[in-house]
Amino acid sequence: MSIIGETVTTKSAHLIELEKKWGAQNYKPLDVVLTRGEGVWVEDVEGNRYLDCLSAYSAVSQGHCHPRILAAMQAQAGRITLTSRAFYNDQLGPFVQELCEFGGYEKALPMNSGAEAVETAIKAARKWAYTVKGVPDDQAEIIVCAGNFHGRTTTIVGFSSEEQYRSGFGPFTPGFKLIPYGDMEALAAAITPNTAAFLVEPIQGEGGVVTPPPGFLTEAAELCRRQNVLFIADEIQTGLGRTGARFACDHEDVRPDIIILGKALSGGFYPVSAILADAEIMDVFLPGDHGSTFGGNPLGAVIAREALAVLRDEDLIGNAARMGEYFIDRLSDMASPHVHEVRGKGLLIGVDLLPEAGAARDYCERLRQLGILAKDTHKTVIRFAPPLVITRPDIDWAMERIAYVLA
Ligand code: IF1
Repeated sequence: MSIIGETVTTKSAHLIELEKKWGAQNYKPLDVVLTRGEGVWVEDVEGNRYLDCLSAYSAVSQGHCHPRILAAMQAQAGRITLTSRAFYNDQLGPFVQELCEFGGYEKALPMNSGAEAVETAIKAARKWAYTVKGVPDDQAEIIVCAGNFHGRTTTIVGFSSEEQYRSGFGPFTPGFKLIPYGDMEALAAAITPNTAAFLVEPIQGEGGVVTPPPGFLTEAAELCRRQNVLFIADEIQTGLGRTGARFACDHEDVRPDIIILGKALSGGFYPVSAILADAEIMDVFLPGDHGSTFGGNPLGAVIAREALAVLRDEDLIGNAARMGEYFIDRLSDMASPHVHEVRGKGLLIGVDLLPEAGAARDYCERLRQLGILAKDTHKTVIRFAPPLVITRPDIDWAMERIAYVLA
């Protein structure tokens, strides 16, 4: 087992210095400078190879630089990349049709980043509350969960429970209520006649790969239906096969009123996000109500169409279920004195360390030296979320090194 020494040699150091000198310091990356990626493998400027267990936070589910998506992108990039929505283009219609058929919804609204799609869902829920449910103007309430992560806009961080995401960015948008994640009584108590929606991640990624109590999603969706409250699932990270199902909600046969997608919708090639809903909700948007310069552009549409086709043709949902079970079983069998709990579903996995085990970031640093890139979250959790194309031999290769670090 080779140990990758300090990668911070002249080439890496120079590139890190450039970023530190000229770039805003809004991240603290591990000291690895990546230059190539293929499948589950990435390479740094020193030529060291790593197994990517972050997948850019589940955006590269189809594997780095998937050849089919690359070819589709290259072909379209030479035809037309952006028309604005002032005109039609020949890729958006087929894209929204295929996305709706994949998701089982009547309508799709395409955006770019995940946060923009979350903002779109918030606007849809509010306008639906005023024009369909009859909530008095500007009184709409949306219930969210503590430990949520839905993006970084000021409206979204305004309802975050994470102090660092909020500090220094107020004042915030009113109309949001926080309840404990997975707490049915708190949800029932928080609903008022002015409640427009309940916005929830089926599994909280950033919250530390936290799964709700079994049946919570079903009960919550049922309660929302009874109370005429929209059930909105943020599947930007958990969707598109990540948890071993089409959507994480599929594990409980829950069909959200609005589902929010992003990240792997483009296989990591381009920002493409969207919300899916039936006409009764989506038709609240009238021409001119909402949009964005790049939303629904033909290049993103082609990329997303191919990313969905790869997901289907390579049965990445099935592979994520099988490889996720294997990954979680191998981790669970590892009798490590530092591990409190192994959590997750499919290939969205969190190893929660005991408080006395030290910071998860230190384990990620040691894993990096052994050729595995993983990200810590919430200080004690090591997140493993490799591309869904991962194979059993890849996992065996990783397990040897993970066992060494966790021993
Ligand atoms: C960062 C976290 C993950 C998301 C869910 C919406 C968005 C995200 C469930 C917004 C984005 C990214 C953002 C990135 C780190 C990463 C992240 F740690 F921040 F929380 F994945 F867990 N809903 N998550 O996970 O999508 O606007 O970024 O396209 O901001 O540091 P976006």
